[in-house]
Amino acid sequence: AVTYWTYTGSVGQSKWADYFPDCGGKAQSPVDVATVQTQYDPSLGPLTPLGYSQHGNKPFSLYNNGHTVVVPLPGWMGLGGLPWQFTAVQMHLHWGNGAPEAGGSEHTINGQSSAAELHVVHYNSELYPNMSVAMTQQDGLAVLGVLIETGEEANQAFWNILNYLGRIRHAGQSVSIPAFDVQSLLPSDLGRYYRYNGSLTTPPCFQSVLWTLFTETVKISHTQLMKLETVLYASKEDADRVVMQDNYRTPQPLNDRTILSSFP
Ligand code: SG4
Ligand code: ZN
Repeated sequence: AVTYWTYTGSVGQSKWADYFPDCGGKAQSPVDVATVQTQYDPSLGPLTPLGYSQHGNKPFSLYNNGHTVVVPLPGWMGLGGLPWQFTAVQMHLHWGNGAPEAGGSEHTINGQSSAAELHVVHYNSELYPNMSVAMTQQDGLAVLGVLIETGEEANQAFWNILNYLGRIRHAGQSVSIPAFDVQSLLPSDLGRYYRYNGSLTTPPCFQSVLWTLFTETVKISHTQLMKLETVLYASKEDADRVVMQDNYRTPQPLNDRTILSSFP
């Protein structure tokens, strides 16, 4: 059985479903949000990050898993404002290839990509004992998606991650970093978002994710984006160097799903 996968090439995204059947399912992510077809649901209130700002001075870690840079999150961080209590697990990013105007986000809005996308992954700790069990269940995960665009100014919060990429250039490497306020990476308006049921955007593509995509984007500088798009390798230290770029999946068919909006 093939467990290895990449974004392009012989085990690239068009082949994922051959080895990971769920990747060919009817409720896959990401999707394009056609805003005129979204439906307002007045019951969708603001989300509340719980404990995101309390890092307790315990260092975080940062690792290169060959597909992205991952920051594991402490179990006291969670998410309120959903039908169940969710516990934070990790966050990571998706990005493009350094070409000007090239997109790198997974979700698109009216066909438009953003430069990059931040994901904060949580599991339903009210119904399931841990992430591995939850990710196989239809109501197991909640992921926050934040679209990232470039602007003139550097985003100080993102330096907490970007400053250390040079220490984990190769797949498999990890580094301990100073803890920081995770909420500072999120947009300020957590009340305006799109909501739909979808999947993990990488193999095994389990259809277990309640997705929230905020309408407000966050901005980072061109220098910061360039760092993200050029410093990491998808390859191990002793292998030929493969720059980690274009680590996003393209939008999947919506099929019979409706994307809800929290605002009219
Ligand atoms: C990234 O590859 C993360 O590194 C994975 O997390 C994550 O898998 C995967 O994306 C899919 O997550 O929010 N994009 S996504 O749908 O969280 C899981 C790890 O490998 C299961 C830790
Ligand atoms: Zn992701």
